[in-house]
Amino acid sequence: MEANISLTDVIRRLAPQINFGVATASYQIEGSSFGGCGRSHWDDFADEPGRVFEGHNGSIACEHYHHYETDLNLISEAGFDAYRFSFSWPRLLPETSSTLNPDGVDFYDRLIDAMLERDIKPFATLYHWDLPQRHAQKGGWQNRDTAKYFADYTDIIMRHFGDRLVSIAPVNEPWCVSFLSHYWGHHAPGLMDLSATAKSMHYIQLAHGLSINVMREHGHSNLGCVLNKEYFTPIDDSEVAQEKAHLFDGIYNRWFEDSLFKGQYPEEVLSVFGNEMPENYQDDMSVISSPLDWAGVNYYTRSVIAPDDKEPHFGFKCLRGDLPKTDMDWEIIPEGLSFFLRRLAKDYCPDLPIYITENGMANADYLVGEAIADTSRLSYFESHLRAVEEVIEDGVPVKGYFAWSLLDNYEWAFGYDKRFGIVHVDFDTQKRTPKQSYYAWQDGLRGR
Ligand code: GCO
Repeated sequence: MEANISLTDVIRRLAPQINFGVATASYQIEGSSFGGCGRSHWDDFADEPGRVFEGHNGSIACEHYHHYETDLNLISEAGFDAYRFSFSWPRLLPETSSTLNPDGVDFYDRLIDAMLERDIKPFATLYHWDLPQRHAQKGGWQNRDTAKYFADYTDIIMRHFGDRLVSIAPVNEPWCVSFLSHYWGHHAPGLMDLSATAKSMHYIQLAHGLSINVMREHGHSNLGCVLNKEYFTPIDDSEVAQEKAHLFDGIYNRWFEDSLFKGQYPEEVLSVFGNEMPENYQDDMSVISSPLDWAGVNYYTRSVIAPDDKEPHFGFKCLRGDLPKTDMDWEIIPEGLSFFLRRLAKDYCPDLPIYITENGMANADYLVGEAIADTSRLSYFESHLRAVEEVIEDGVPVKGYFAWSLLDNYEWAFGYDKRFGIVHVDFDTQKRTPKQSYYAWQDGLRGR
């Protein structure tokens, strides 16, 4: 199939300078009903009426547990040199925090070895949201103990797999784990509670820091963070709109980079949390800001921020503007990606390599015969890669880019209704069909 020339060109220009990969996550693709995997809070959340589109869950997903070799072949045949995947905590430790599931260990052994055989670099994430049910029942990320259990789980991973992992990040998107899940209630555990939000926003950062320290003790030297960034535009020039946009940036973005790289939280957010913050949280800031080897950015879209007197704590609402949108109704704005890459390099970690650990779009893709012409996705990748190219020219040390995602998969509260893959999945038959965007990547990466 003929691929889009301009996407192929920009991939070709960047390919000698950076790693290119694809990203996925355990609960979204593996199938949690296979291989003795335990229940996570996402299984419970999906069972609650009204939480997830048509009650979909990850029990089968892309059945990657059985089809991982096919999927790794797709990665290597496209020419990607890295694969960002996540370990499932309940798959490795389904019953207790110390009794390993031998089938889970065996699965990740085979998966990692199969990557290495294909010359694909394993970039691992330790937590991409599948919290074991037993921890969720004890308060999940509102409970300080969960951070400690996460450190113990990190130690187990390091013992079994650490020496084969090229790069590791403890937590995927701490904003989603905390604010999105405990204040807006969109993800498991589905709370809308200021106190739970303040606690989870701190304990997820503590979990990151404790996990980094465990991995350092094991001698690993390529450790980072994966932060999701959302660009923000005040609805108008008024002072109050500017101030609310700044507050949104504080909660969504700076909370995480300020704590990781400066050992502090933004004042304007702390003042909303008031005494809901865990007691003596300041004592944890040095652990949270333990040195890292790289920084990762997941980027998709922006919000337009408008003051809202009815919002009880933060006083704003997030709107969509009039830019072209993806099937998630997310506005397409590559300038936001350049903004965050430049800000990280300038204000936070001038000496660290930066990775775009996720970028991509949902599209209402459909098969015509055996082909899928996902032309909007081609343009999305192209415009965002051009943004990457531009900041590299200005000296921002971007070292890698991961497309989200290899496969259409379980898009959390949207179930299987939203398709982010460069490879189409028929969820009835598990047939994989590469889309036009897959072939454009393959063309761009050819001959590497
Ligand atoms: C995230 C997660 C992915 C999502 C993707 C699209 O960034 O939210 O890492 O699991 O599927 O972002 O929403």
